[in-house]
Amino acid sequence: FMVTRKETTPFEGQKPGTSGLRKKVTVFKQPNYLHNFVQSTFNALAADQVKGATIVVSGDGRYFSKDAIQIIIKIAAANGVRRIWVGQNGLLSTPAVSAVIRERVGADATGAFILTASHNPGGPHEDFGIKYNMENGGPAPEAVTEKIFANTKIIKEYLIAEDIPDVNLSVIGVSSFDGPEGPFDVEVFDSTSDYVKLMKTIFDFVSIQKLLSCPKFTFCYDALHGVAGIYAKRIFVEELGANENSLINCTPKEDFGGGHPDPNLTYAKELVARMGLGKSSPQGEPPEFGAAADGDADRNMILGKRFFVTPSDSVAIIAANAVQAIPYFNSGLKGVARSMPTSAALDVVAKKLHLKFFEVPTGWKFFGNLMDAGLCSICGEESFGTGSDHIREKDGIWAVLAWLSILAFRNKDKLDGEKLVTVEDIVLQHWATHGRHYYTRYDYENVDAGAAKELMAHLVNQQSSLPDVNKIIKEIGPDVPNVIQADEFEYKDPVDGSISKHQGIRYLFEDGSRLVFRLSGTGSEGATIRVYIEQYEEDSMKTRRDSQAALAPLVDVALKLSKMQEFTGRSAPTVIT
Ligand code: VG1
Ligand code: CO
Repeated sequence: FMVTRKETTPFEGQKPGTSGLRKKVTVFKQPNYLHNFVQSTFNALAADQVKGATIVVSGDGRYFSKDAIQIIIKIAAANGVRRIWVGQNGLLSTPAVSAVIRERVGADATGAFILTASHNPGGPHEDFGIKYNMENGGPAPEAVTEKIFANTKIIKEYLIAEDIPDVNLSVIGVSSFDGPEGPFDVEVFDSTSDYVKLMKTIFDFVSIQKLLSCPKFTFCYDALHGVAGIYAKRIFVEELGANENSLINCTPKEDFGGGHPDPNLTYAKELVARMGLGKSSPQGEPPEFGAAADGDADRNMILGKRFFVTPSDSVAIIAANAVQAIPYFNSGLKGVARSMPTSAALDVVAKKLHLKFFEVPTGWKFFGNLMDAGLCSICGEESFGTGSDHIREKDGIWAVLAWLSILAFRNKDKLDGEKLVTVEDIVLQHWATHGRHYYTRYDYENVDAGAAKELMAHLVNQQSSLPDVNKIIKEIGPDVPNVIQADEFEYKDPVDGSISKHQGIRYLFEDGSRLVFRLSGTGSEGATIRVYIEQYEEDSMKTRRDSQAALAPLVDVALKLSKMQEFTGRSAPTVIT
């Protein structure tokens, strides 16, 4: 093939957010838009990460992925990349990409382009996304994403091998091409086998299989038409013997069936109904255990029969039980970490178990450094993300296997008995010993970007006087305790010393309650304001209240303190999780 230099001009706004560049498909389809971003990424990497390198390219299969993969192949070839690995049909979950970089090609693989907009809808008028992951299998750190963004603002040309024909992505095998600098290969490989192999080294599949084959234990998994479906079939059905009809929406679709592939109580409707948590009563007895994933399968929602497990509780419970229940952790945990807005349930576990503990900004890239330095084994975010140092992304299927492992462990001697220990039992027990962190998140989506900025500026301004803040709070809720600290979260990475500022506005109350305000970095239109509300209850007699009722006074304070309705015109959030 020949290498052509194409002139181009910069596009505005190609700044990678919390997890890559996410825009409407119509934006990505503009001539040169994707080309510019890919070339800017290559220009931001060290020469040896491009020339002669092996790069993985795949994603959650959303609309425009197949076109994007062909374009990236041609630009990579022209930039001197030696080899491109593509999952069959262009499919690889985000955690599987991380696993492939780390496990399969080992030292050879220098990184990956992951094509996903995660939990955002897909289709011709919805979202597409792209992010670059590094040789450790984790998202590019801020130093790299900033360099990419800087490059997008000055780009003048990109390189492309236009005469490489489109590669058939549906057939496993290698296509080889001769370029000016030598051979170039595109290898299409099985999307699931490396990931399945890794999961088998972490979990005790035999004990999970026993649990799943127990007639009293019923199971349901909803992939929301995302890429998780192909892993669910392989792992839950083929490896672990679950019944095929326990899987719903497990065939990946380019538009996720028109739905919103976000595993929460609002969007995972079908699963929520089946589990007895919907408005109408389910057909028949709900399953004992249910779970869902987002589009790229890095998120998870864990449900018991008529019971919702808050993600912040989920990571705390996994951490509390991991050493006994999961072989990978048998020799102990190196440490645990959570993102700042995630509830402090994990903190309590860390303290009791004398574990190293870290609080990092939102976004998985911050956990990677801790894991690479051997400081952290398990981490999680309130946004339905949980994972461990087996890879450098959050991992939706892993979280389900972790919960199944805990259930299998707790029920080891009960499979032939009368009653199993349930998801609800495990959570109630956890609250009884550790206290409960009531938690909720309010999202205001697609708010006017200027109004959102003003709201945040108003809060920062207000924070300069704590007495004033407390005066306002007393007027709103006389029973709400005092704020003892109000600031913007700033993080100094303990490994490389890098500092990330403006990572969310915090109000810390004297009873351990917290309010956090952040602007989302994953949306593709307008701004999304997130309000995180948390209250700690240590008294084991008071841990079983309805969380919205328990949090109502604090919610009221949050909305009035921020003048939410005044700034945004919204009287209610778009989504409550
Ligand atoms: C959101 C979540 C954050 C998560 C990120 C990527 O970011 O809040 O916790 O890491 O999505 O998840 P933001 O900036 O919109 O709040 V995924 O599954 O979209 O890669
Ligand atoms: Co995701």
